[in-house]
Amino acid sequence: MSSADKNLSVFKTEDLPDISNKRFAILVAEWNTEVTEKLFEGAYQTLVAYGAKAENIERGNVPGSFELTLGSQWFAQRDDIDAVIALGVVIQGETKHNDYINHAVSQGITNVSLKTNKPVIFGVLTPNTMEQAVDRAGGIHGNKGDEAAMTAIKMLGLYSQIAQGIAYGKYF
Ligand code: DLZ
Repeated sequence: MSSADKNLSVFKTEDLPDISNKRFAILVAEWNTEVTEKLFEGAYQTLVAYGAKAENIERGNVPGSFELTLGSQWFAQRDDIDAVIALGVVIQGETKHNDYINHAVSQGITNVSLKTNKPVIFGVLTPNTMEQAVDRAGGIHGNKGDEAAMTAIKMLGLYSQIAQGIAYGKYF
């Protein structure tokens, strides 16, 4: 399925882990804030809908998507944070700036995730137009924030299965 056809708010929800005692951090970029606030709402509501406690969800704002990497690291380094969700919108087009930002953030977040051994989720929309962004922030293509939150939940579940040695259980 191409990303244009995918609804970001539709996902498989079998075998999700208990996240009632997991702690999450959501970072929100302030560029294109009308869209990033919708991403935040989606991520927050999805975490709560699947069992996270409101008091276990923290939020941090960063000026732009470029700063998501360092903000993520500050959260992920904390022992009491289990997963970080980084949300931003970088509209492609007018300048080459977006290439630098997108590359730096995707690489940076990957590095933070590997360094801290925690899920640090790339919830950054990189559309060509603002309309495409709106379509993916609670519009006709669902909400990237929902998808980012579900990805964090699933990665915590996978980690738990692997740590317990039961990741193979249901496939063989
Ligand atoms: C500078 C910039 C530009 C041109 N575009 C975006 C954007 O579309 N989305 C976004 O989140 N941030 C943008 N920024 C700001 C950078 O991410 C960063 O905050 C500044 O370059 C300061 O380091």
